[in-house]
Amino acid sequence: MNRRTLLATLSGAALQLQAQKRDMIIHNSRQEGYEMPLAGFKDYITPVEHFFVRSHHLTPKIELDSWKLEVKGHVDGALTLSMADLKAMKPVEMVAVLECAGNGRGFYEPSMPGLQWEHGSVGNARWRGVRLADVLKRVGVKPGAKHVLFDGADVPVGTQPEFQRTIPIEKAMDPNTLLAFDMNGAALPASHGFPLRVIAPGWAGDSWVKWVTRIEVLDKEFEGFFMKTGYRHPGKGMQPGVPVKPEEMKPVEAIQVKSVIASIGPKVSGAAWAGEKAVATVEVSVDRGRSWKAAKITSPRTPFGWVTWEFDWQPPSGYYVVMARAHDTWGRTQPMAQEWNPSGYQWNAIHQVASVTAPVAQAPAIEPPAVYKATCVGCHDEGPVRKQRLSRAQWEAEVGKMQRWGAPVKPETKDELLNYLTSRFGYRHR
Ligand code: HEC
Ligand SMILES: Nc1nc2c(c(=O)[nH]1)N[C@H]1C(S)=C(S)[C@@H](COP(=O)(O)O)O[C@H]1N2
Ligand SMILES: [Mo]
Repeated sequence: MNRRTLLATLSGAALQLQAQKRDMIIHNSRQEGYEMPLAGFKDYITPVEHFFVRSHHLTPKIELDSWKLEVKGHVDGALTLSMADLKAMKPVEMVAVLECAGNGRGFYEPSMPGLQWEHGSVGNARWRGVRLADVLKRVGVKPGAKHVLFDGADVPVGTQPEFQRTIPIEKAMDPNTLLAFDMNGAALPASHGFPLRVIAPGWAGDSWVKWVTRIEVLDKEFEGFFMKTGYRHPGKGMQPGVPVKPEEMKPVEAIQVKSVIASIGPKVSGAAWAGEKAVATVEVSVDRGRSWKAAKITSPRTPFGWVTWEFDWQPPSGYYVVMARAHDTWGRTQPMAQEWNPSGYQWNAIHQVASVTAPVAQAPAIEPPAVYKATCVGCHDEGPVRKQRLSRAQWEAEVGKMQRWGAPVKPETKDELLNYLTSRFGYRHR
């Protein structure tokens, strides 16, 4: 792609982001979906240039002069705070892992719609800000408060519902839950929530709301799309194709115990984390899981950060498989095979790296019909469509969702559109 077409395709914010990021796997460049490459698991602190980005809407452009934070709802006295007000409060610094609930979705079989993340929608950063509890104490939370709502300055494209999220009052009052203004020693970059975001240590990224402008204390559950429909999990493995009752689904909260291999040579190395618990040990197996040996932890240990690890081993010539697994201080470890859930959340099966990878069969290129470009490119680029592997029924549901969000789907060309999507991005057994 030459520079002119690049300029024409990307929004200003995305351009600015591309300048800041390096070697990322690009899932979507409008609603930014950027994945860290595997080499990033060698770093104890993930630099901004490698830190993944997951935004449901476009990145807002915010001027600090006009920015303010409203804190209201089920409180004694609502307040409006400026950045100077927040910076006058007691600062707190913390290293913590931020992992998207959908990290690893691309490995689920059968596949489901959603960004097809592999390992890299996770990173470990040093956050600095104030305790959310200290801000809430200033407004005085009334008895009966149940949840705390965060609203960001980002606005949806089309009629997609707004990204607004709540956390239970207990998590909000936890001294480790922060409102952060710095990441790795500098102000939050635009894509990571400038000027203020939630840090919910041990919990999946959907609770880490970016660009916060409004905090509202609620005395009941919030009914918004991203709480009642998105980011819900049955809390156990499911049989694919068996419908789940909505009342069986709960919001995604704590992240799993997990380890990822960054590279094999000259040593086996990687990172491991455990959500609300700490990593106890990391082990490596080079005999397909028959025996396991402890890896050496090579980074500081903090309550919510990841650790990096190394294991001395010379690969033999020919075929080999290396596996790594973490154990946490609760005694939990990772499964050899992943149980399935409808949205593809919380993948934590043992990571395996083999020396010989079979070539993946490529679907033959099919010329896209005009109706495809006219209907499906605009709100976003082709990125989120290209990596899906969906059956016709799944595509029909997905196209229906896009239509409700404003895609101009016409009855007379819908079949042509579905034929293309299914033949080009259809379900394929891996
Ligand atoms: C009116 C705007 C709009 C149009 C037109 C549109 N989409 Fe989307 N699409 C969105 C939004 C908004 C998202 C969600 C972005 C996010 O949350 O990351 C999305 C996300 C997706 C995703 C990722 C999975 C998911 O559900 O979040 C797929 C796949 C997708 N769109 C396919 C399509 C196809 C196929 C078409 C053409 C029929 C289409 N889109 C047209 C707005 C649109
Ligand atoms: N306002 C707002 N906050 C948001 C999001 C969003 O789309 N809008 N995405 C959430 C999700 S799903 C994740 S995984 C994290 C990603 O944070 P990062 O982009 O800084 O890596 O931000 C969360 N906060
Ligand atoms: Mo996420």
